[in-house]
Amino acid sequence: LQIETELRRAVERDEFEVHYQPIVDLPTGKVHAFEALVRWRHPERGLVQPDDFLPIAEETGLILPIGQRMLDEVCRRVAAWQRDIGRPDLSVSLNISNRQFWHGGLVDDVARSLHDSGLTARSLSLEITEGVIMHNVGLARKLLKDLHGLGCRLHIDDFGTGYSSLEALHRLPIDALKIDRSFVSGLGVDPRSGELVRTIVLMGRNLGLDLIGEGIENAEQREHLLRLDCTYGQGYLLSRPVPAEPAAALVTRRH
Ligand code: G
Ligand code: G
Ligand code: MN
Ligand code: NA
Repeated sequence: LQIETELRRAVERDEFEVHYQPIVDLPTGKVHAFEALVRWRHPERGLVQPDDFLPIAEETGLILPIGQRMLDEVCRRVAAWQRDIGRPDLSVSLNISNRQFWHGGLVDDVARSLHDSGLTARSLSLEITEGVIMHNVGLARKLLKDLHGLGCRLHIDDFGTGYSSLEALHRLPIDALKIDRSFVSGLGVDPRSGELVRTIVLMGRNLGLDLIGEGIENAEQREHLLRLDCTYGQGYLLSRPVPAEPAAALVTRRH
């Protein structure tokens, strides 16, 4: 209850900030996009990671105002980067929790943030897990179609850890699969991980999807993903999640 009270106060005082982790074009090493990740700047405890407060935010519904704040800031920030850095193609991914996806206002919230910030919809990707979608595939399909109708891109997060059927995936307006880091971490160690990643890439390609390997922590994993024709990657090897200013510097840096 203590943390719930503190979290409520944090929403009122706006103690949240956004960190950005680059999603890199693996063949060139250039920053393709960012994943936005929420952090809580606690007045005494310092920077609190999402795993320590998002479950309570989700349970209490406080994820809704937190998510709204993330959405607004991320859209404004990336619209500014597109202008200032001269990279109109730069895009950003935002994680959408179960409660955010199903609360009934997501499409309107996204439309409003895009409108207010001037960010083009195709520059905003929404990351949703299989589990959230499979809750009710029929209804999810309608929601995803509405979001896609706005022009947003839709990414399946942690792909491979859930239970979505190929048939269901095929009928959803999905743009990319994020290959879960549990598979990437096995590359070069466990032959089965390689086979799994190969299969996911082939399947994604056949469905016309982009592929993003998550959790790349060493050069061997990056080389493996490149060999398996996974175009995009993300992970500590490339960069940890960082605040907005250093994130912008990663885009302008020469490679
Ligand atoms: O940043 P980190 O790797 O610690 O994130 C931990 C978890 O929190 C991940 O599952 C991530 O998807 C989730 N997460 C991070 N930021 C956000 C956010 O802004 N909204 C939602 N819904 N989840 C987030
Ligand atoms: O569930 P989701 O995929 O959104 O979670 C993203 C989380 O993964 C973030 O909390 C981020 O900090 C973390 N992350 C990003 N890169 C790496 C990595 O290379 N290794 C590990 N272990 N975690 C990572
Ligand atoms: Mn994610
Ligand atoms: Na993920």
